[in-house]
Amino acid sequence: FKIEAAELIVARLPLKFRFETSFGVQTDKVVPLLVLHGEGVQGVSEGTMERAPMYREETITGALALLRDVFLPRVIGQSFANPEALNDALGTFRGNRMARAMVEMAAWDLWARQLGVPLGTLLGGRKDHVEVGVSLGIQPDEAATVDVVRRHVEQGYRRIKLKIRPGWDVQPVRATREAFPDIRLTVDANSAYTLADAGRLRALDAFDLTYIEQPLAWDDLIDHAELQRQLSTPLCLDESVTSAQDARKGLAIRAGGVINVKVARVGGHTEARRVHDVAQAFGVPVWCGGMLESGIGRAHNIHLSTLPNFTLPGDTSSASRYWDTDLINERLEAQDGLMPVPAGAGTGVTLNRAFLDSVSELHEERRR
Ligand code: OSB
Ligand code: MG
Repeated sequence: FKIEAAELIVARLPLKFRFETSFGVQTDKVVPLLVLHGEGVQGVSEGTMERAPMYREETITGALALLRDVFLPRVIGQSFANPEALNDALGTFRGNRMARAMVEMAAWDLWARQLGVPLGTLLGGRKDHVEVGVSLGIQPDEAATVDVVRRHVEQGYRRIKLKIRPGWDVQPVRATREAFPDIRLTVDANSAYTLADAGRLRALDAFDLTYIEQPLAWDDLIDHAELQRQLSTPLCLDESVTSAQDARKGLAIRAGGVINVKVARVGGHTEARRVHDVAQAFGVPVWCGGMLESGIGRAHNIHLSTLPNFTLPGDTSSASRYWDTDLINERLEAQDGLMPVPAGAGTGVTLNRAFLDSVSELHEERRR
């Protein structure tokens, strides 16, 4: 397939809820988009880097500069046999996986549309629905936590994930577990702890959590392995797995028993599928994480989640939780904790250009 031109867009959407994690508070979402054009078709992707390097090291400003200066000039005007070939071409560059993922994911969408096949099918998935849970931000107190959990349990979400941080961990978990003895419950610390907190984290073993997500440093595997030896609850690796090689190393030293696969964090669908395959070889389940994506990134996540080793519910909850108007024309809504895979070629979703224009702060075209 040939890539003839590209559009870089940055839009901003206000969030319907205040999303507090161990690394900060978010009240709106800045959405970088890449549209690739070729042979009369377009493929669209969403970047998951943020303004500031809070989750990982990449930023929107840095990604835009790299796309303009390095990655887009490397692919515009070029033909590739398939998205894996494009991934190989960009694979000579180091790091910056979220920026590379924007090109790689748009290429998968473009290719799938040219072939007239759903993206999930092309990746090797077969499901037409995927199981989803929700990720709930830090609340002011236990009562507010139980309230927000109840609302989402009633909506049918298949797993509740609570954000925690040192000083706010056992309290929300105990209150939630007492109110809901049987739900699938997890926590996510976003790297807020160190090995010195092992005692505090060991207290979480009493609450039958499915996993504890990324308690230790964002770039660490070694300390996670030491912590895992001291806990009965499986650790789930998020931030510190950026590739299939990271996954292999982490699982080989038993740094965790679950992996949160975020397609952009690992550089795109090709690498996400490799992470999925490595985990499967180790007998380790994976699930698809989220970064508060608009409908574009959300649709990519849903398609990836159709692969067979995505056996735990993902974070890809209903778009209407996040905003009233999405950037796409379709509605991505879960029913009873099941998210339908958008039908049609590629991601199956289309940009709502009129609305997008009204919320964009940058829109530029790139050609050869
Ligand atoms: O750690 O999974 C995370 C959002 C932003 C950055 C990191 C994370 C998250 C979420 C949100 O947990 C999941 C979602 O609803 O998209
Ligand atoms: Mg996480």
